[in-house]
Amino acid sequence: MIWWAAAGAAADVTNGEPATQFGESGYFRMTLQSALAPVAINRMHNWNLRLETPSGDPVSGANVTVTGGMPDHDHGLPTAPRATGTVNDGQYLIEGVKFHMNGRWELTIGVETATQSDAATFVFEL
Ligand SMILES: [Cu+2]
Repeated sequence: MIWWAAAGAAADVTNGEPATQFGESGYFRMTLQSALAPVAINRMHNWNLRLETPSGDPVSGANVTVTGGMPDHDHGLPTAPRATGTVNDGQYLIEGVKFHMNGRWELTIGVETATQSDAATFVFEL
């Protein structure tokens, strides 16, 4: 929680609010939102990703990967979420997300286009 606030992203993603972060390399702005609100333990659900350039233009057709886990418990996600292709301009659907316990989780969104690659990690407490 404190980490999350310190990063300047006050959005509560576990309650379905969209959280926005820049990729570590600064190429993309990513807005991540759970389609299930509030996020529940042991329930398979989807997330939505909006991918933009830093100036806000939608980025379509990127290869998006999703990894994550619980850094404090040293384990990954119990499922292997998959991002579909672009469902709309700059919009991607991430399917097959599940969290199987309470605690601090990370979701890392990797983005690759023909010329750029970037990643952002979203941290939240369930
Ligand atoms: Cu755990």
